Amino acid sequence: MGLRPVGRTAGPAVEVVERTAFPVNRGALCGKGRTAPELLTPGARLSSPLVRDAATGELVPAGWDEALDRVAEGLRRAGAAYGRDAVGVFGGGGLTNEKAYTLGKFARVVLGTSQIDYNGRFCMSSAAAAHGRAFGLDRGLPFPLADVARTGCVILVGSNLAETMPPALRYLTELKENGGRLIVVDPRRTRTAEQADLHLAPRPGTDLALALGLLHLVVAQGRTDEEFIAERTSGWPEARAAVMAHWPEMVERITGIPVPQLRAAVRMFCDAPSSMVLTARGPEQQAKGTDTVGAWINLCLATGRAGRELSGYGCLTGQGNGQGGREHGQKADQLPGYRKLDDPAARRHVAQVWGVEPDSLPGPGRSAYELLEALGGDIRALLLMGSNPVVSAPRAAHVEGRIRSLDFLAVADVVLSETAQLADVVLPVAQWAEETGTTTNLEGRVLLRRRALDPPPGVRTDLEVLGGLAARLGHAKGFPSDPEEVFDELRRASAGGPADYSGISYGRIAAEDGVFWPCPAEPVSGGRGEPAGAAEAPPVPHPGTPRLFLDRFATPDGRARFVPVAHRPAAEETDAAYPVVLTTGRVLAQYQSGAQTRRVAELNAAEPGPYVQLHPQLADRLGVADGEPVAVVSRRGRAVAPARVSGAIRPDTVFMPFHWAGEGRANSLTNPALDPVSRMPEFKVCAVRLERVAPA
Ligand SMILES: Nc1nc2c(c(=O)[nH]1)N[C@H]1C(S)=C(S)[C@@H](COP(=O)(O)OP(=O)(O)OC[C@H]3O[C@@H](n4cnc5c(=O)[nH]c(N)nc54)[C@H](O)[C@@H]3O)O[C@H]1N2
Ligand SMILES: Nc1nc2c(c(=O)[nH]1)N[C@H]1C(S)=C(S)[C@@H](COP(=O)(O)OP(=O)(O)OC[C@H]3O[C@@H](n4cnc5c(=O)[nH]c(N)nc54)[C@H](O)[C@@H]3O)O[C@H]1N2
Ligand SMILES: [Mo]
Repeated sequence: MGLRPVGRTAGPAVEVVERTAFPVNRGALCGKGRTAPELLTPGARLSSPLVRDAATGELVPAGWDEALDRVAEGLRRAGAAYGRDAVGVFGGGGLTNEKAYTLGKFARVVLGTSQIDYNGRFCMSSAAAAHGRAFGLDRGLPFPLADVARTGCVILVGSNLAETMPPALRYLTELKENGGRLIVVDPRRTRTAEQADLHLAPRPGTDLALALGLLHLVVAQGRTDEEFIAERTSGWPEARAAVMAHWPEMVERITGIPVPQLRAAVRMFCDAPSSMVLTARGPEQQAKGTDTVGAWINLCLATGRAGRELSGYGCLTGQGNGQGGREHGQKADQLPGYRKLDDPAARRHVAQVWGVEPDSLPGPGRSAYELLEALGGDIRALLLMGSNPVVSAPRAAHVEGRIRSLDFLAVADVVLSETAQLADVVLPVAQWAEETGTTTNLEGRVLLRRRALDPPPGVRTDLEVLGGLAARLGHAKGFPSDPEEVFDELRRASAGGPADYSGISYGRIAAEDGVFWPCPAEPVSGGRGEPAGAAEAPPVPHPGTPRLFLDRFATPDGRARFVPVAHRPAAEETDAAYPVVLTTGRVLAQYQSGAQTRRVAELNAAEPGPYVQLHPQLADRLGVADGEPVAVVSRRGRAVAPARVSGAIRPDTVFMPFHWAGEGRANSLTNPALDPVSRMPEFKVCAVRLERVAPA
């Protein structure tokens, strides 16, 4: 049946199989998926609630009633003493749609707080903002991932998908087999860059200048698509004027990419019959990430490479539910269905589904980093579900201090993460194989994962946790723990919104290998996509929307919007005291803050600890040999890790993966400068100096 067993554990009776007929990955899993059952075993995970003992200050096991009573009391007390906004909520893009939706509703209806945000702010928020600005809608890819294999040219900007989305590498291989060209933009020659026909290695933080330089050449060479610009876009004259200031020689000086390589990139992109730009965290996690993505979108629009078959811009979304997690209301400014919290019509619609007065809903709150920074200040209590900011937030030592200064912290997690260790109450929750729920992948395809085994005793689901807390805080109704019941409410709440799920049901998802939003409940005529009644064919259920924008963009006038943008430097440039650029990212065998993967023996063996990747020239200058410890110092802190000397990185740049806590924590160094639109921190650029550390 196309099911290939690839991983199992001695513990619970669960086996991970590769389902080869599944259209997105054709069954292929990466090592973290294959080894995921290890975390279902008792040793690696929490199996009982923990509460902090007043006498000893230690976390000790407790019953569920006591733990939930304490959380309810901690949240209630902060709200009563300091006002509702003194209670914060922090969510995660790994949560299912049902959980993310319920968390947002819990914050607004039960706690009445505006102070909710989530780790997706650190992930795709810049691309999301740029998508909204240009296209009027934010969905990671406006086309199925498989289209990548059939386009003519792909510019992959700041994505190391060979390590971060290994199953997708196959589409790049097929692209090349089909005669397509691949351009990779990354300061490092990664496993992904090794696949490229052309690898451009910019200085970190200069992607905006690069995109503008390419567009300058497009204009200078008369390779714009004037018909497309006239018919399907607005704002070109202003964007064009901004581009003309970015001469190739100037762009070479800023980015370090030689002009002939810029010309070669333009040739490949424009000669191909169709082409795509795909971005990931490299260009997005910058204090100008929104404008940077906007510049890449401008390149697509000016060349007519958007809103057409096999052409367009897409963002390679990160987390398990990176797309769905950003649609249903755990974001500070958002209501379910990708609605805006400050839109009166949206408030009326959602309030009616929730059975509350529109005026009772709080307004927009603060973004993730700003929220973390306010902990212990005007936010006195926090409920955290699905993130480990002690490791993953920028300027982490400062954030850790803010967390420690809270009056009350509750953490729901699978494991005792570094952040959970600081909590007053830890609630152990069920994980993927133990609960049913939907996620939405980077293509906007809503997928269903069904419970395969019962959670162990002592563990509850996140929905049960929120239901239990809501009941204790006076909301006995409205917080069901049955995921399908939650999904049916989410459908109604999303109806008519940009991310409309109202026509999607568990039954349909299962029958159709996922359904692409928008998928309204209203039937359509039997013809392709026309509203009911437009043609004679009898109405059929809306088929979902695998490809967006082919006829019109989601803006009021149907035209994509150019946004005029100009180069600007990183928030923190190098200088005499901090002469080297630090960038950060991921390795294949570890996941995010490492809370889960650092507990899996096979993954730890493959990638046991942090390191500093640096060029041989830089290593020579410091007198550091491969494997020796090196200190990296920024204005925010210091980290020490072994040097990994490698010619695959620019000599002016060092790279650290961010998966570890302690001495080698990359985020002790990073700069929390925020993008003015998306509020994304600048994880990908800061200034550091390196110091030799005498080996112990
Ligand atoms: N193995 C593994 N896979 C993962 C994850 C994980 O933790 N581990 N996390 C998941 C999540 S949540 C996400 S968001 C994705 C992220 O997936 P990616 O975006 O692919 O991951 P990163 O390693 O953060 O960054 C990608 C590349 O950006 C480059 N880069 C650094 N600075 C710059 C710059 O200024 N410009 C450009 N153009 N490139 C730059 C880095 O060298 C790096 O190779 O991965 C997902 N998949
Ligand atoms: N320097 C640097 N820092 C970065 C980045 C970078 O590139 N460089 N990338 C950023 C990005 S893109 C991201 S996405 C963040 C990610 O960083 P985090 O937000 O810390 O994400 P995770 O490590 O996935 O943390 C998830 C936590 O939730 C738990 N968990 C998993 N599933 C569930 C669930 O269903 N319910 C509950 N209650 N808990 C669950 C896990 O065990 C883990 O402890 O890091 C950001 N930080
Ligand atoms: Mo992410």
